[in-house]
Amino acid sequence: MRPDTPTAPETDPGEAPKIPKIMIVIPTFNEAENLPVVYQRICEQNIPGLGFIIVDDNSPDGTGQIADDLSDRHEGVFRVIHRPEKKGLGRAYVAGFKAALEEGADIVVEMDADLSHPPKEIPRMLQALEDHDVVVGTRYMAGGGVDPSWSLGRRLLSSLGNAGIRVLVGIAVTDPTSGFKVFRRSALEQVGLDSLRSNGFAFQAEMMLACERAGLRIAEHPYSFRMRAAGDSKMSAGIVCEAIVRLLPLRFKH
Ligand SMILES: Nc1nc2c(ncn2[C@@H]2O[C@H](COP(=O)(O)OP(=O)(O)OP(=O)(O)O)[C@@H](O)[C@H]2O)c(=O)[nH]1
Ligand SMILES: [Mg+2]
Repeated sequence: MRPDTPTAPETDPGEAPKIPKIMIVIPTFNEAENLPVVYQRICEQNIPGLGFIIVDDNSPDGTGQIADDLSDRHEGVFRVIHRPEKKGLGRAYVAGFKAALEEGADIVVEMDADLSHPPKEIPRMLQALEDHDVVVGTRYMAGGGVDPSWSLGRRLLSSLGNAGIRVLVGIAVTDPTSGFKVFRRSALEQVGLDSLRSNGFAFQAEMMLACERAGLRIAEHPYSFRMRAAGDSKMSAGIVCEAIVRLLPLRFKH
């Protein structure tokens, strides 16, 4: 990202432009194998001004300890939030976003720990943020895609599910359940984080709707979704039910 980006904090004339502070927010539950790898891959992008917020829900596989070890080894780069029990992805993101704002982030990147969201896309998403408030990584536009190993059934379920959510909830972006996004600080301040109630993948759609209703300038950036590199998915029937119960009423709520 160019240091003279419009997202950079204001500087006095003659003073070198400040590099925007970019916080990557990653929720983790049992991501011991993935967390060090995703950290490494993000660092390989050589993005200046990076910090990390890890929100771990007392993962039984020791992810929280791994996050603490990374934090000790890279002083000043990590903030690890330890929560005593698994409270869901939505609550973890809200806690992580608030912490990023507290840390003075100018830009916040939302992504999963499981390498489904390719770190190599972050620099281009940051570039797109120069004239937008939010950039959403999307699987369902030219240049994007899903994992080649996905069966036809899973592809259909995912694309029809997303199309259904767009129509029923009234969301314009092509991938409303995408968990790969970049926000300006002002965007997170405007959406009203405390108003977001969903917890599973419904959280992504609720957040998207809040961004659209706040009139934010939203860009979509295509990316190829990959199956999680290691570990187990947290997807469950309860999360799907929650999406139906939470998302449908949102259409009528203002
Ligand atoms: N802190 C916290 N993180 C969570 C929780 N549930 C999921 N996560 C994290 O949120 C991210 C997304 O979860 P996944 O299990 O990958 O869910 P998914 O991407 O919808 O499902 P898959 O495509 O099957 O991987 C991962 O980094 C998880 O570790 C939770 O209850 N608490
Ligand atoms: Mg995943």
